[in-house]
Amino acid sequence: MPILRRLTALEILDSRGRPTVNARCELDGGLAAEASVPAGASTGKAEALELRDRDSARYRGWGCRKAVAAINRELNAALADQSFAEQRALDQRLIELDGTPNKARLGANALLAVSLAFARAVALERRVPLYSHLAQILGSPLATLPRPTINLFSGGKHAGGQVPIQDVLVVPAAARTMDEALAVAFEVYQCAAELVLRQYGMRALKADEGGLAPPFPTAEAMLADAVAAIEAAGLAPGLEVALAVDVAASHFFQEDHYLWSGAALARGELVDRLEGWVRDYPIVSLEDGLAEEDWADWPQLVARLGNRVLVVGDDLLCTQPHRIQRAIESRAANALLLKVNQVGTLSEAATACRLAREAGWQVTISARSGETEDHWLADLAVGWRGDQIKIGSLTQSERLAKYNRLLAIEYQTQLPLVAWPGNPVAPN
Ligand code: 2PG
Ligand code: MG
Repeated sequence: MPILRRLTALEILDSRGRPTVNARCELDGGLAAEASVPAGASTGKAEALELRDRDSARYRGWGCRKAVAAINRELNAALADQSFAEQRALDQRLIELDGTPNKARLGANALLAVSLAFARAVALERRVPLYSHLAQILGSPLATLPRPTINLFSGGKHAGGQVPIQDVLVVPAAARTMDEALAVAFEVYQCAAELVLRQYGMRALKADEGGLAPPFPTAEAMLADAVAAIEAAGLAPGLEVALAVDVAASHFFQEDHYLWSGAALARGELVDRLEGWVRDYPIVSLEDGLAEEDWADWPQLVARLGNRVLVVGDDLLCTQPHRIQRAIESRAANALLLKVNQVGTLSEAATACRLAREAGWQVTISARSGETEDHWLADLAVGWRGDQIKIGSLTQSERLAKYNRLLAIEYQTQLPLVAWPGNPVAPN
């Protein structure tokens, strides 16, 4: 049974240059592992709380010294020399020690860093790769690699807000291996960068996740440009490469309407617009098509579009099991965007994943817009048999670390890429 000997933590910087938390977990016997946590920009209201120092004189309040101190002092004092038979036992203890419903006292950033570092240390002790250990934690065997959905264009909170929607991603739908999927996405991205130079007269300005962010006049122009880039790459839109859209509608929702490029859009009108997009563009996945508190309208989205696209809940669900349960019961989504830091421990995220699977939903394992060079997300997506993985563009080391880890896992395991459109699994 693993015995935790010591926890230490450090404040490090993420891909936006903002502080985040890195924890180190040492086990009895001397094996030790580290993990770093990411941070979102378009965060959901129901997310577990990321503890920030709020000292405006330092990193404009984004400092994580309090979360780091929580690990170095309180968590280390409470957990050192304790044995934990399994991940769930440690995570349960973390939740109890925090004692709040949303991890506001010690911080989800502190708790998750410890939860992940412990999982990595135990994987080392058991001499298994992290993805295998994570598969054991979830309780289902390894079977496939997730299909990457790769950021092409950004707006909303990930760019200058030039269009209301947040991200347009490419889905290499026909690719049979990870290696092939990334090569296809690279070609489309290069063609998109050339299109941006030609059409908008500007070099590639990159948003938080590496997406191109020219001044699209409308969201429809953004989608049409994505299709043009796929065609310029010599690929068939919808057959070889499809589109996934993160509408991130919570971030332009105001009381009872959506603020769409300066105009008010009634709830039903947004659904009509999304339906038009699914008709006119090769969209296979629509994330946060409606706002996180717009529970009444989500079932309409599923009823009208759910047989043609993934209706993915991100802010809607915040990887919180009780929200997922509500969405299953009310048929408000058919896919989960799983972000471990939205809930704060590995075990709770595993519960979220299991719930979604049992309901027959698809699961997209997602990075955050603020990331580090840590690549545990790739192991998680393989270990938990994600149908998709969303990391960002094929740019910037914090994204590439994870793509490179996926390539290494593909090489080591020779697992097939999950069949499109996802589970049930059939090797290609
Ligand atoms: C999202 C994520 C990742 P953020 O909305 O899906 O793209 O963004 O990390 O800013 O919440
Ligand atoms: Mg999202």
